Amino acid sequence: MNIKTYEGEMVVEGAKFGIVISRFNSFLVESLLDGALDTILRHGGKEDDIEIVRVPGAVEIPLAAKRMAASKKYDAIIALGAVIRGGTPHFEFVASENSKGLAQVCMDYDLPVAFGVLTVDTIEQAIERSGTKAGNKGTEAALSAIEMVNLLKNFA
Ligand code: INI
Repeated sequence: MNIKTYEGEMVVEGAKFGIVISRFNSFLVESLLDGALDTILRHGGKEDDIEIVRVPGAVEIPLAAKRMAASKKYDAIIALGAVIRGGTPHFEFVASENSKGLAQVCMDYDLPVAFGVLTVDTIEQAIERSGTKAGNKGTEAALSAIEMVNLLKNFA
C-alpha cells in the first residue's frame, strides 16, 4: 500500500501552550493541571513556553481561551475544568456553554483547543478521571494538544 497518511509526532519542539483552568472544583482541577504540565514537560516542552490563565468556572473558560487564541502567542490551548452534575439543570447549561464556546474558539481561530474539562455525574467519577483509576483528563488533553500541533505543521 502507498497511502499518504498525516500524523502528529508526540514530541514538543518549541511549541507554546496556553492553559486555561477554572477554580471551581479546584481540588480536582489542580490534578488535571499537574497532569497536563507533567505531560508537556516530559515530551520536551519548556516551562517558559507555557502560560496559565485562571478563571472562576467552566463558563468563563471559553472567553479566556478566545483571548489567548486572538493573541496568536500559542500553538495550542488546553482547557481544564470540572463540571459535576447536581440535582438541577444547572449542569447542562454550564457544560454546554463550555463545550460550545471552546469548539467555537477552535474553529474560529484554526487552533487546537484541547478539551480537558470533566463533565461527570458524580464526584467519584471526577476523582477517577483526575489521576486515579480512569487516568487523568489533563494528561489526555495535553497529549492531544501536542499531537495536533505537530499534525497541523505538516498537513494542509
Ligand atoms: N463551574 C464549574 O466549573 N463546574 C461546575 O460544576 C459548576 N456548577 O456546577 O455550578 C460551575 N458553575 C460556575 C460557572 O462556571 C460560572 O463560574 C458561574 O455561573 C458564574 O458565571
